[in-house]
Parts: sequence; structure tokens; C-alpha cells
Amino acid sequence: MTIDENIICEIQNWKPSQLFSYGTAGFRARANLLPPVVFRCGILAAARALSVPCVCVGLMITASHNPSEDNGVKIIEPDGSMLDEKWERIASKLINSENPREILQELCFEENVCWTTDSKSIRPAVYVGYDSRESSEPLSRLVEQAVKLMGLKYKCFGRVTTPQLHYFVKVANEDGIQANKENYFQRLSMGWDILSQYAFADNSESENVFRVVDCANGVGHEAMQDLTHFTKIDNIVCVNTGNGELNKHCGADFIQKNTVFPIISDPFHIKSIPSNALVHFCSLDGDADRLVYFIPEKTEYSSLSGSSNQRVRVLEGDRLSVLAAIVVKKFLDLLQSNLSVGVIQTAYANGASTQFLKDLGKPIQVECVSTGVKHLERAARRYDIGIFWEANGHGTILFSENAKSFLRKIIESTTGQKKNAALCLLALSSIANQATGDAICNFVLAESLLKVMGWQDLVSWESLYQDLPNCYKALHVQNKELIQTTDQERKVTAPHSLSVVMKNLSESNPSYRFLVRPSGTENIVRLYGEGPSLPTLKCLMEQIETVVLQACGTPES
Ligand code: 16G
Ligand code: MG
Repeated sequence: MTIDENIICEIQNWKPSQLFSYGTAGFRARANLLPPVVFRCGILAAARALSVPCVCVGLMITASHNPSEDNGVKIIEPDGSMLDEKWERIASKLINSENPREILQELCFEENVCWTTDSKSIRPAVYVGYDSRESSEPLSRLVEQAVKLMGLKYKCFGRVTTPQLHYFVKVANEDGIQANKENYFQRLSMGWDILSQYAFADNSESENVFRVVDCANGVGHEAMQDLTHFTKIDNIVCVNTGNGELNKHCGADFIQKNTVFPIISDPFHIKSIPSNALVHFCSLDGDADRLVYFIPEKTEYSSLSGSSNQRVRVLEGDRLSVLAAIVVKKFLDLLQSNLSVGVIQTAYANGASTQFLKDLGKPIQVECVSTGVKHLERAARRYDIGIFWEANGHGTILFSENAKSFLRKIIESTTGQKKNAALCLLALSSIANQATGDAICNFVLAESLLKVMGWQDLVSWESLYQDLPNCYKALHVQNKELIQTTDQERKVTAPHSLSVVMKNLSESNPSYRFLVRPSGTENIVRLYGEGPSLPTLKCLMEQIETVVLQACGTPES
């Protein structure tokens, strides 16, 4: 097939000045380097949409928790999940190619992409969304150019969170629903209302719980505003709503990595909270796909707004998994079902959480997979109910069609406790984003799970188990790619010197666990360790650090 020369010519005009690779979460770089990448990604998203029968694919412009000068782009599959791995490779090839004609032709033959732009048949659409970065909206206009050049429909949702766009793409393809923010929030609201009717331990009006949400000065704030409009959840106080810099000293990634209270750029919001209130603090990241809760060491909330470096105890993704697993099990036990339930973690999950989950017993099964949402999601989909969270706060509960139809049958055929339990589980499936991990949905989820458990303060949740002391480090090296791992990243296979040291250290310190892996998003090597004594752990980690630096080289200054 001949490819429209206009397309080839335009793609050739947009050539990145450096090599890019489609990483764990798409392409990311300083925003000024991105226009050619984004244009070519628009072409690629269109090609992906043409390669399978579908209503649309998605393209999101965001650099998530990264600094505001950065930006990025990622493509969403028709089912709302992350881009297929084969297409990740195609994306890297097309973005860097000197000879795009060859790649486009390959796509014709190998992926059935029909490049003619004069087709009378209905063309799919590319759904586009972007975060609150200054560079985002201008970049979206390049996507528009690319998509229209390909003769596809372009539908822009403007500023949305990443998970909202995943959701829009999924429901447009699977349910044929006109995707919009309204039905996204209505599902959340419906789930909350059902749980509040059938499961909340305490529904008193006089509830003294306040929910402070650090919005990282990002697009999550707009979604939180919509949430308060659409749902009956009270006492939500949003901070870092956009006066300060995106992700700077605030947001889920900052809190999780630094375990300090965020700097709040609009402290007047927090000052209105009564001094005797019970406060739930949580943080979204810049595109609102991660959420972590935290408990400040100091409890006078009104004095917490400044740059006090006040330490916090973080309730990471693991804790959300545990809370979700307890409640799912509680309802399922009432149903006596055979539904399988998997909890998927990565090697970063604190060992105490893994043990706690294993001790919950049937039907909970625990699995460890490699870092990256796509691995967790894939594993979670193998269960009737798949609960997955990364420690960094990304996760959700996925319900299979089998699980949902089983629950619907129970609702139709029984009464009393059983019927209520099934209703509550279905309500959870309407709160948890079924396309991808979603901080806004997970905020509603966590708040409802806490109410199901009857826990007003976060300490009850925290006291389920005690995290093993742990230590985390990021190392700048010359060549991170020298490090290779196996067994879901839990064992190092290369370089040899490092694998030997790690094997010996693990054998002589069986109650300690270490993890060394090259980051998929930054030019660093990440070290993680945990064990009963922090001083011993730090000493052992120093030994590993020395070997990593020797093996991978210290960066030239
Ligand atoms: C990205 C991934 C996240 C992963 C992280 C690892 C998505 C949506 N996000 O943020 O799942 O944990 O990268 O980063 O896939 P690292 O490779 O730098 O440790
Ligand atoms: Mg994010």
C-alpha cells in the first residue's frame, strides 16, 4: 500500500534531537525537547487505533510526579490499560527513526495499519488529555495536528487526571458510553452511597473526621473539586491547590520518599480545622494516579503548614492493599464463594505487609511481580478479584466479569446479610477504577474502607502491623544498564561482583532482604533493604552501595 506522502513528509519534519525510549510510563524529558516526540506519538497513537477494531485509544500528556519543567506522553490501549509491550518497542523505533517510511510500511504489513486518509469507513478517535503543566496544552495541539493528518477523529478532554483518561477510553470501547467526567463521578458517588447505606459502621452526622488532601499543585485539585460537588463525602479540605509549584516539596512521591510533611502553599485552608478533629492526611501526585496517606508525628495541625521538616509516618500502597484485602475478605466470607482473590505486590512491598496478607489465609493469595503498573495489572487480572498496589501508592482493585456476574446473581436471589455483602462488593467495583490505579477513586475507596472497619483515626489502620525497618537509596552511576536481575527483581544476576556480594550478604543475614535495580524512569540505580535492625541494615547497605559504584562506575563530575 502506498502511504500518503504528506504523512511521511510531516513525520520527517519532526525529528527528536536525541534518542528516546518508551520507558516504564511512556516518554519523559524536559518539555522543550518534547515537541517532535509528541507529534510522532500522535501518529503512533493513530496507528495503534487503526491496528485493531476500536472506538478510540488514549494519549495523555503528563510527567506525573516529576518537576514542572518536565513533561511526557503515554498511550492508552483501547481497553484502558497501558500500551502493549510490542507497541512500546514500535513507539521507540518510530520516535527515533531516520526513515519513518520504512516503519510505517512495516506497520501496514505486520499490524494491519491502513494508512490511507481518504477512507469512507468510520475512523477511530484518539482521546487526549493533559495535566496542569504550562507546556501541556501547547503539546496537545501537536497531537491534534498529527491525528488529523492521519484522518482520525481527535477528541480532547482538556485538563484531566491520567486515570480519568484511562477510564474514558475503557468505557467508550467496552460499554459504548459517551465518556465524560459526569459518569466517572456518578459511579464513585453511587459506590459511596451504597456502602454508606449497607456497610458503614458509623454514619453519624457529628463525625469529627477531616480529610486533608495535598493535591501536589496539580490537576488532581480540579478532580477533587468535582468530587466534592458530585459526592456526599464531608469535610474534605484540599491544600496545594495550585498556588505553589507542581510536585515541589509536596505530593505523593515527595512524601513517600522523604517522609516529611509537605510544604503547604495555601495554609489558610488547614487553619480552619477544629483543634479536636481527627485528621486524615493524604497526598496525590501530579497527575493523580498515586495516593499515599500519612500521619504527622506532631498533632497540632494548625502549626503544620510551614517548612517545618516535620516528620510523618507514611501509610504506603502496601497499607491500602491490606485494608482492601481485609474488607474484601470480610464480605466474601459472608458469601461463601469460590471467587479467587489475588493481592499483587512488588519486591518494594514491606515484608511485614506480605506476611500480614499471607496470614489472612483463604481466599487471599499473594504474588510478587516486577516493578511497573503494567506487571501488577496483568497479574491482578488473572484472579476474580485482583488487588494490586505498589508501595509508591499506585494501585486498585480489579473485578473480573465473572466476579461481577456472580455478585449480581446473589443480589437477585438472596436477602439479608448475603445480599448486602454482594451489594457492597459491587459498590467497591464501582468506586475502584477498573482501568488503572486512580488516586481520586482510591481516596474515596480508602475513606469508605475505613468507615466499613469503623476506624475514625488512621492509627487503627496503621496498627494492623508494624513495618520492618527499611532503607532506600538512589545512586548516580555511569552505566545503570550493567545491572541485571531475575526472580521479579529480587536477585541480581550481573555484574558478577555485585551478585556474589549480595548472595553472601543475604546468606549470612537471613532476616535481611535487599533489592538493587536500575530505575526505568531515571538515570539511577535504586537500592532498597529491610530487616530487624536499622543500624545493621544501613551498614549492610553501605557495603552494597560500594560494590554498585565500583561495578557501574561513578558518574564523571
Ligand atoms: C513509573 C510507573 C510505576 C513504577 C515507577 C518505577 C506507571 C504508571 N508508573 O512511575 O509503576 O513504580 O515508574 O520507577 O507505570 P523506577 O523504575 O524509576 O523505580
Ligand atoms: Mg503519576
